[in-house]
Amino acid sequence: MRALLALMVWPAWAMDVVTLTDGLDHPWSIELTENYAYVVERDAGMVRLDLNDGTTTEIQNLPEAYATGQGGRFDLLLAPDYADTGRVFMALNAGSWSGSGLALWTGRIQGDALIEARELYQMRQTRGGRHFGGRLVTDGNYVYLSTGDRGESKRAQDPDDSAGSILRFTLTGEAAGVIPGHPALYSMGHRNVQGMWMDPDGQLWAHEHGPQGGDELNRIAGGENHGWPLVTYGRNYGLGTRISDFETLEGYTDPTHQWTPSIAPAGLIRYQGDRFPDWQGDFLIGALKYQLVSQVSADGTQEIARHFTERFGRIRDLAEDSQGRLYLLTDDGRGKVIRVQ
Ligand SMILES: [Ca+2]
Repeated sequence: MRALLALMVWPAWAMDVVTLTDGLDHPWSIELTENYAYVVERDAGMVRLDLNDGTTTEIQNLPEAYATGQGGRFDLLLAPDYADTGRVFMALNAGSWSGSGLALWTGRIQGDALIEARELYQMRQTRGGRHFGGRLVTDGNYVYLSTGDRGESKRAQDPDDSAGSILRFTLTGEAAGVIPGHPALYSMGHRNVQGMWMDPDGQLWAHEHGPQGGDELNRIAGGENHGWPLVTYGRNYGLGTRISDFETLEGYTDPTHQWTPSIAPAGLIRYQGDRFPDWQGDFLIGALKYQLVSQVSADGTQEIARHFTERFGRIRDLAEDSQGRLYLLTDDGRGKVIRVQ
């Protein structure tokens, strides 16, 4: 009897899973406020989800986005003064069939609409529907935007080209890079960063998709070259031939952890709460492949566990609320917001 009771309070059994909504069109990112979540839909718009009753309200007057392949609407970031001003930043693919690229916009949410919207940055527009980047974080002083290499890997090694990098802007939108070249260039040599996290002490972390193998978690110091495509654990699709002779090389910063085979990481948080003590301080990373959440040690070097494998679907983003509850977004035409509590 005693043993049975012990089994019943095992954390995995005690977890309660609630589906808050299942009517989202390929939700790409989630941003929490105290009573609501903003959820961006890749090919559609953005909704405000009431966390108490699951109802959604469409936000009006968003800037135009061009949906193609992996591209459309990406991350939303609440500015540090959001509670007073409603200020937000958003990443989206701008352009048309003849060419498109990542853009950064800012504006203020007032009621159910975005007002005073203006563009802060636009990547050179090219054809193709791959590798847009599109994640946003802030340290309170700057906004960091991840870009992708747009399927042209050499662009990640060109400091004059903002593709394949992490860009930095002031809160008023001025470029604030640290690498000579593109004025906003903060970190370079990235393939397609799909998750960023800022620690309270200002340490930035980012993960990126490798090609066939070689997904990476990176500690971002700023000013460094993270190697793509000169240094990688990944291989060419299909043939499996080497992309580079180098898995590590002097002058290029190694990832703290790499996944081979790939998990296609999406979304990145460091779990803060005490609701799930086994996760405390560790990274939680969504995955499109294998449909799981990867738990990586606090120092970023080791995958400790995999959770929820094939239970909910492809995980596109995750978030934690002030009570330590975990929110998962599933990448689907009837995408869900799931709360684990
Ligand atoms: Ca790398």
